[in-house]
Amino acid sequence: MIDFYTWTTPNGRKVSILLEELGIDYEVHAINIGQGEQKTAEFLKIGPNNKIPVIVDRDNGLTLMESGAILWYLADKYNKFLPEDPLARMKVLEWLMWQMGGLGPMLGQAHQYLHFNPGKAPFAEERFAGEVGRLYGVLDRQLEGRDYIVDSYSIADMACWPWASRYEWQGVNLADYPNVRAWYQRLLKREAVRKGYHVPKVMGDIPPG
Ligand SMILES: N[C@@H](CCC(=O)N[C@@H](CS)C(=O)NCC(=O)O)C(=O)O
Repeated sequence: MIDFYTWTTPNGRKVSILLEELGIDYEVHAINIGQGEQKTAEFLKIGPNNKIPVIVDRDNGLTLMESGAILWYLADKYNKFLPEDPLARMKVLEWLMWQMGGLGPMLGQAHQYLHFNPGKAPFAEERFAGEVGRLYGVLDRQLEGRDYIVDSYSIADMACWPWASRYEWQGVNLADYPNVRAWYQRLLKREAVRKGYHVPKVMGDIPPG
């Protein structure tokens, strides 16, 4: 049984989508980051970076922060969505690292400057809008001729998809990235993706792409 501490954000949704795909028992603990619940002394004991998501594995007492590490751990534990073959495995981890080090941080900054605070910092808006376009272009090229980021459906897809689901906040028209759009809508057909999106609660409809 996994205790899952989360909120309705892309980093949280990566993990809820994987938990739903795995079909395992998990207990959700909503941490309302808008109300600062990630900053309490109690949360700090399991989440030393004061950010969601965090899991606690009741089977062995492991506490884990950082969504990429959580995806990797759960995929390994249940032997799904991360290939055993060393080369295929590295390709999935390569794209997981790309999401963790590039797509997530850049799109997160784009949300701050383009969506929440437009007009306050023109250079930052230009910089992050440029990065958004560049990164969607990278993903679009990777998806050329593929249904999933690395051949078969994996934690790399689950890591990237919730960030793409905020395309409106990023000023992105998915029609400009046809491979990304097709992939986005392909994943949206999966029940686990739709269920995972609405954890820990429903916050509006899922953007259709
Ligand atoms: N690199 C971390 C980033 C986690 C993160 O940024 N979480 C956000 C929500 S998506 C958060 O908890 N923000 C609250 C805050 O910054 O105080 C991960 O991938 O888990």
